[in-house]
Amino acid sequence: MVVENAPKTSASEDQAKTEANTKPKEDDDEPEEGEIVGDQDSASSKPSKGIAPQSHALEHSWTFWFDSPAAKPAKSKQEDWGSSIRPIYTFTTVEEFWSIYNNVRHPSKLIVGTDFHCFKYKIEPKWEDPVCANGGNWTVPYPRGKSDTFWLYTLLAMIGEQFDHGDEICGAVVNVRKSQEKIALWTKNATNEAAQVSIGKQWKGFLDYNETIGFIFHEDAMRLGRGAKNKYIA
Ligand code: MGP
Repeated sequence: MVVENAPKTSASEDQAKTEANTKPKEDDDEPEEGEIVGDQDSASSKPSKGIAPQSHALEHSWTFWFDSPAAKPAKSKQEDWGSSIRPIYTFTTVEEFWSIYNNVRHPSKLIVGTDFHCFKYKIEPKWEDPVCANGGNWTVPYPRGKSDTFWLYTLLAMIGEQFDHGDEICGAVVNVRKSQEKIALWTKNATNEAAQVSIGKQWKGFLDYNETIGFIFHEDAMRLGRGAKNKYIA
């Protein structure tokens, strides 16, 4: 299914039925990082009479996850890593995707240190997740404040099943850092070179990205940290 750029929508009633993990809105008006903002009432209101509710199921359900620098453990050891990542919302339809996407902050508006993930339902955005454990990731760096459009294109390509080897994909994450925003596309079977290279090349095409990108095995990242080398390039 091709998911196209859509105008802002209000959520369908189905939204309430998904496994939402939305943080309850607190009393103060200032939204927390990662909190869904916007008119919550209109999101749950019934569609007006005479207009048939439209709902287009995605091939997979997907979950947005969020890790705020404020919540990360102070001196993060590898064992502690990920203890503050929390699921924000699971979506199953195109309409739910847009209602969430249109109400969350995009990478340029997130504070430095934030990690924002979109992964297939039930896959945790961690090397340790059994589905990710033998996988790896491609990474595309952008200067700070410049990745919003490419984050959206990545999400649309994933949830719209635009990759020939879409079954290989676990999800994507944008890491907001001081000097850059990195988008990484995580896959399942790192040793399947043909599938990984196909994904890397297609992704570059969707992003219209012309520089060389590298693929790192999670196993190498876990063992060697920043010393992990690219196993494939695209
Ligand atoms: P990072 O945040 O993905 O990289 O990983 P970055 O942005 O270069 O580094 P930062 O210090 O600016 O945040 C940073 C470190 O987090 C890694 O070297 C690991 O120690 C740890 N880490 C990252 N990931 C994705 C994982 C993971 O999935 N599992 C575990 N255990 N540690 C991880």
